[in-house]
Amino acid sequence: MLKTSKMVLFYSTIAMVAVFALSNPIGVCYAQGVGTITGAVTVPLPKYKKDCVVYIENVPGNWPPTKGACIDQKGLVFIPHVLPIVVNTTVEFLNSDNVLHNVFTPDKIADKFNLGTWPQGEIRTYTFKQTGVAILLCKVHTEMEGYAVVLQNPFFSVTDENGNYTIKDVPAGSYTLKVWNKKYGGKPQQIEVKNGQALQLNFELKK
Ligand SMILES: [Cu+2]
Repeated sequence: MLKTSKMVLFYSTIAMVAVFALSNPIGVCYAQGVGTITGAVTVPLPKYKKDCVVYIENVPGNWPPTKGACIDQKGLVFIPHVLPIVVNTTVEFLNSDNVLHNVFTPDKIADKFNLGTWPQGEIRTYTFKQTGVAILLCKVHTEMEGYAVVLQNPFFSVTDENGNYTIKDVPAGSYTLKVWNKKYGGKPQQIEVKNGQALQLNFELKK
């Protein structure tokens, strides 16, 4: 009996060392280590599984703006429909259609900006200076709608059509994990990220 438990201890130690080694390749240095968060959202209407933003509310540190943030207006839709970014990111708004487009928002977190109206191939920019959500609209096409989700840090993920998400390389620590959806809400979850660990957290979204 004793022998068996010693064997279990021996092999589980080897497994732990292997996991640690795999998550910390040689030459990559993490002060406290990193973990991964994965999961899925469920929603009352399946079409809203996509484009939920799962994010950590606050991760200590100053995080640089998101690089290459761009929203295309193509085929009379905003692409992507939902764009999560780190605060102070400048977003390029490109018009790829052969009609005039406009981008404006009624939301205060983005100064209720109105970038005017511009033709195909041209870009206008806006720098998001506050965290929160800004709806993006076009005065020319009232059916057009997109969202900028402005966050404190880059540890976020947008769900795919099946509601799945993955947030990688999260620094070890205790956090609040939140979800945003344009129609539904979900309860925040308290989490603890440990080095080399993969957490699985699901959200059930409701009205
Ligand atoms: Cu338009």
